[in-house]
Amino acid sequence: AVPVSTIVSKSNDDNSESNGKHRLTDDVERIVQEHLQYVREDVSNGWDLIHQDGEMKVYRREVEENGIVVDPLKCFHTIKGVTGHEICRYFWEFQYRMEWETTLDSTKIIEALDPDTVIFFQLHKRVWPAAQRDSCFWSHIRCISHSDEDQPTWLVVNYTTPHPLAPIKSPQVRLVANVALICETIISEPPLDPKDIKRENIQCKLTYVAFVNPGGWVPSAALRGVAKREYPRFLKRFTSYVVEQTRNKPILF
Ligand code: H15
Repeated sequence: AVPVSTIVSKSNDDNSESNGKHRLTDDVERIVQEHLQYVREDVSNGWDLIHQDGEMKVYRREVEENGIVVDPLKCFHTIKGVTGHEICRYFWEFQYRMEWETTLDSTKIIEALDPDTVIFFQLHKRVWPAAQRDSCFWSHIRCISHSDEDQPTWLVVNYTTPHPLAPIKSPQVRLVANVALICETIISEPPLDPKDIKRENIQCKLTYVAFVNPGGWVPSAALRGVAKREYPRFLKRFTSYVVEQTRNKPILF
């Protein structure tokens, strides 16, 4: 399989112009900046802790729009032995997705906008008692460096967008999502030579936020039950998967 990171949009289509911009550049920038602001807001007011397991904490705020549950979710976790880049890379790359995702029937890339931004079309597993859902979203990976000394912040944003190759076909309902995974790497007792850093000296501080609108009515209690069960399950399974995959590999900073 060709890694997604090697897919580069061609210059003779409307994705890339000479300035490296594409039709969604401004949207991506706006949503990334919103997440960088939002990640700083704390969860002391109005958020309920719905799950805790060791370092993992999952919070949600109960919100309904026109009777539809759209509860915002905010999760924190700390994972030993991996970097923020590794966590974000495995989350973003298409080739690993079906190995850790348990809530999907299928995933595919329908367009590559630039080397860091692709559009996914996914079919979600049907959740009783709701109709099946699909999703179409741009997915962007980015590294934000603060200074030469500090470790950079890595993030991935998934944001719903329409696409001519992904028309909504009834009875399927489309999920509307705005999701971000934001990671920092902490190095304890850094050796003088960065080449001597070992996995035992690193950990990743992860924040995952999700705004998902089910796109149509689902019984509130059922949806909240599914979310309460599935988000912690995802965090546990996905982060363990990255730890396993990277254990004997060189550290990707
Ligand atoms: O973030 C996760 N997965 C990524 C990669 O597959 C996709 C996700 C996304 C979801 C919906 C639309 C667009 C993008 O970012 C991990 C997701 C964990 C799933 C937790 C279960 C959610 C339960 C609520 C869904 C409503 C179902 C309606 C019946």
